[in-house]
Amino acid sequence: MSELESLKRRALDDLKTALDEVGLREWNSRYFGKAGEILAALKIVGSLPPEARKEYGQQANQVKVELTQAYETALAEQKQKSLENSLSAEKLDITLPGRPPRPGRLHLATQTLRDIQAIFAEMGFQVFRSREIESDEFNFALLNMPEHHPARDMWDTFHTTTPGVILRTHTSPGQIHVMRKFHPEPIRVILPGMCYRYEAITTRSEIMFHQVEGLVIGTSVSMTDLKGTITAFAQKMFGDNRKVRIRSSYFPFTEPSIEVDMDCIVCAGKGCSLCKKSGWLEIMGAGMVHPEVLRNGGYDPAKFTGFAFGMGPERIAMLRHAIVDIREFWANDLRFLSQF
Ligand code: FA5
Repeated sequence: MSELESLKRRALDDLKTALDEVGLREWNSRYFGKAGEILAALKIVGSLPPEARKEYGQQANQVKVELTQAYETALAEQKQKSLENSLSAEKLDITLPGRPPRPGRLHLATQTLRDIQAIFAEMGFQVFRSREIESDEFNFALLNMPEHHPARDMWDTFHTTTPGVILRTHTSPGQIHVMRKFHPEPIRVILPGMCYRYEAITTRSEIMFHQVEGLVIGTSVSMTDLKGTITAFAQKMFGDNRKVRIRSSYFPFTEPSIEVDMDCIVCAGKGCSLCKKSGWLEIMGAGMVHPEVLRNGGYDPAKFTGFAFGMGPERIAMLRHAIVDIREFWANDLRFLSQF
């Protein structure tokens, strides 16, 4: 038997012992790699006498072709076998029911904001968005609180490292933005958004909370319109059976000023920690827009009057759902949030 023939037989026998794809690839590099036996056998051609070269060369090529075919057939069979194995071992049951994604929901504060917006939309109010990062000028000075005005102490403020730039303590600076945009047209807008105060967190006060500001400006807007609007809102929001209390108050940007309280749902008016034992919880401040503020917004106070209010949606949600602690709103506890 020629050397080529015995090389072929040995290689074919070896191929049969390769049990898997790794074994087959090892076989391939042993025979067909750079230092493989086939290459070595082909190289010999150059060292043979010229008359023997042709026949040897043909035989060597023939062996190469046969072994290549044998290898490719074995590899394809092996691949088919491992595919069948994995299909039977890792069975996929496509009849199993799918896993439903858990649907999210709107946060209670967002739901409340939307309810408030819907009630005011029915009364003809438009929504106006205003910035959360404000200037000292808009948050205080243009609202009739010049520097060192004692009323500034009513709002504990978060300051930024840029002098004169603060986080708004209330939505009232939006009044000036809206007036400067629309003057001298009449205005009927609400301004919802987040406010920030550097104050102690209690069961009814957070350092971040929403407010919804309201602003109406026209040539014959009166305190009666303010009371009527607030009462209509409270009845739609809470139903006819709940009590609303309006009492006089002070804000530098309204004159006269009022505060609006709702009866405390948690203790049914008897007195508890949420209502500070008073039976009432304050939900908004309001009043007739101060002439100075009208002027700062571009309106002539001799011709125009207006009313404004600023309410706390979290407090409103607490009074609707008997929530005793405002901290629940931003604690991100799904046991609380998924109840609404
Ligand atoms: C103001 O912020 C005035 N800008 C409201 C206003 C607007 C008066 C327009 C007149 C005209 P006050 O600080 O009282 O007022 O806040 C208004 C409402 O925001 C409160 O009634 C309460 O419902 C809510 N609120 C205030 N502070 C907090 C707090 N720390 N956490 C949660 N809600 C709050």
